[in-house]
Amino acid sequence: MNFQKSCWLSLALLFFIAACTSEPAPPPPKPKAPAKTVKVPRFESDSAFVKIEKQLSFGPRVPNTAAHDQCREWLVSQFEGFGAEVIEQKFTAKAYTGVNLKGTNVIAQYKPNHKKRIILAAHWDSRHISDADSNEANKKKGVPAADDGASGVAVLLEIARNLQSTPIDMGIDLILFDAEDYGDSENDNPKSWCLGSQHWSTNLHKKGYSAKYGILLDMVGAKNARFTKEEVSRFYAPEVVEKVWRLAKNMGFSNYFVDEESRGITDDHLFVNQLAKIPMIDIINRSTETSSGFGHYWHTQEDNIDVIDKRTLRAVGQVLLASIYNESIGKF
Ligand code: AHN
Ligand code: ZN
Repeated sequence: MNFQKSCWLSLALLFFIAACTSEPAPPPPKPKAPAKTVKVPRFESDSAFVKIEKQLSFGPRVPNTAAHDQCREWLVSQFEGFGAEVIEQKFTAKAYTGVNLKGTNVIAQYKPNHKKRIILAAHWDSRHISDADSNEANKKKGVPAADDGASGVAVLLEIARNLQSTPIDMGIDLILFDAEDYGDSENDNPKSWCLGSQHWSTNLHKKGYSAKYGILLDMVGAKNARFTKEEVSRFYAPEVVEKVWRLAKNMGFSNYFVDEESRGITDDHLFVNQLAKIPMIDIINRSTETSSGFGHYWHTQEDNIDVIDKRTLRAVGQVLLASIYNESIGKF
């Protein structure tokens, strides 16, 4: 082999080695992160039902009454027993009648420092008068409010119990608004309703507080309830409406979460949307029983335990649990 030949050979060898070494070894295949999953607990409607009975045992929870005080104390102790950090947001508000109402929004926080937060809300007060009752003697009585108050609260207390036993990687605020139902039914006066949510929306319980969205429950326990896609919810939080109703359908609950649009309602979510600017939907029973658009028992003495159906509580509670447990792993 002459000099030139061996020169070419060693050059070729050099190139070969360089080609071998300069090419970085392909990284070892990363083990794929297992797909995030979450086990949604079962919603216990028997337990929710008992929590409605307990609220009714105090009598109508009308602001400025002993029943209202006693129920508030019980609600706070329930949430604390379920491991929540509870804030009692006190306020006074002038009712349309001129009376000063002493109110308390009860806020049960889970993981209060978590950045990603969802609000679940309901009102815990009872209406001061049964003005839709056909019996004249009943009209001045406070409403027992099994459905219009206690049902939403009971579902949220059950959610609290589940958040303690099966924690999630997300912040949850369960907000019980006060003085929702002390409104003026004789005049078109939206601001006479929802005094607690109006107060909270302009005085958030923490400075800089925010949440991704909220879900309000109002009248979620009656037999054959029909939850329609309400207009205020669709306007301010259309994607939340669609997600909840789609989830409910996939879970087999489209008999309750019906695919139907309904007109807007003055409810706590209106003020949260407009004043706090947090998107919030309302899951509310739009019955076809009466011209009011609510059940036959609405704002009457008939709104008692007899109107409650555990199957409705189960549908709402299970859809809500699925919503938040899936949201916590980004799958909602
Ligand atoms: C009005 O009828 C104006 N608002 C209904 C809100 C409500 C009352 N929800 C429960 N009770
Ligand atoms: Zn009401």
